[in-house]
Amino acid sequence: MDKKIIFSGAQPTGYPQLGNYLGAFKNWSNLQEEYNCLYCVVDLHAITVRQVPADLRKASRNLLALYIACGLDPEKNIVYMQSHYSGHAELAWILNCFTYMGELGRMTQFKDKSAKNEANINSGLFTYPVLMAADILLFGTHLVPVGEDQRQHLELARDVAIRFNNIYGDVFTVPEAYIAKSGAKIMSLTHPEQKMSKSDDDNSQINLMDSPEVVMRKFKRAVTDSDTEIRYDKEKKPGISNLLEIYANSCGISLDSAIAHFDGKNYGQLKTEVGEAVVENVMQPIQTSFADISANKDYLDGIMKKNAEKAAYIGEKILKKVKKKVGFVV
Ligand code: AQP
Repeated sequence: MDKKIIFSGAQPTGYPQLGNYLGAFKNWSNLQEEYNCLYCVVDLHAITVRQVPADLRKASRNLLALYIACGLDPEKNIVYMQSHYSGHAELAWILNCFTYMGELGRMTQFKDKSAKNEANINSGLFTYPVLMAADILLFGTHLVPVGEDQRQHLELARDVAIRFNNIYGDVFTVPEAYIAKSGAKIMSLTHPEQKMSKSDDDNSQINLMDSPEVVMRKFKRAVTDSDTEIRYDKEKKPGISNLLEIYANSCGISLDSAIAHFDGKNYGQLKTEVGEAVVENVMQPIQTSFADISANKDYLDGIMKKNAEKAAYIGEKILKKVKKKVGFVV
């Protein structure tokens, strides 16, 4: 293990949306040569919101296939299901005892998700960041590539690691967030002041499985403003700024080049070109590859099993050390 370690994951709460791809998956595949990477389908996290069991199972397999379709080589990266290695849940319990109620109550995701799921504000939703801290700390992770929305959770993971280390000595590596400069917060198409989310209204998001027609329709209906000038200004023109960011990231060009490209053009042209760039550069390659991978059940099962064993091999070393430190008989 001479290279630095990266850990990240996504929830199998339906098909991922464009923000998951541009903010996370796309960066993950760019990091696979330089780091030892673990990418997990975080199904334990997903049940903090009530799921239909058959749908969760299907979404979990699809997400793993999508990781590979988005460019993660399963021979170079450890891609697996979180529930296939019990070390995540074990360490989460221990870390729960080192995390304060006040810290968890401040988490904005908890506040947002509680507001959306008033009938089911369960304690898993509250302790979600502790499980995330366990996911990360279990592997001696150095870097965590995530979207901007996860920055606060990452800070908490760092605080818990430092707290534990202060009591027991150097057990955990204190992780750093890896947040891309552009694309880290793709906004909703219908409410551009909010982030795009896969559990929000269908028209607000580009689902990675949407057909080209649906993608073009959603971009055409994207909320902009009553002005006519294409300019990047997140405060005053959130809708237009979001479209420019999506264009730049989908084409792999800088934001400045995207802004220059649309100089003198109108909103209609912007929406059409953004839609075309997303379809051609993002959706089509991913969907073609996903269809091949997901059709091969044995291949996916083999990857899941082999990689969960690899994750457990790495995780057990740290977990055993933690258990010893807190005083368990090991
Ligand atoms: N809008 C976004 N822009 C950039 N990055 C984003 N991410 C999520 N939304 C955006 C990043 O995607 C990774 C996986 O996220 P997740 O599925 O674990 O959970 P999430 O952040 O809660 O994503 P959603 O789509 O909003 O899911 P639901 O609706 O189920 O809660 C993370 O790195 C995240 O930062």
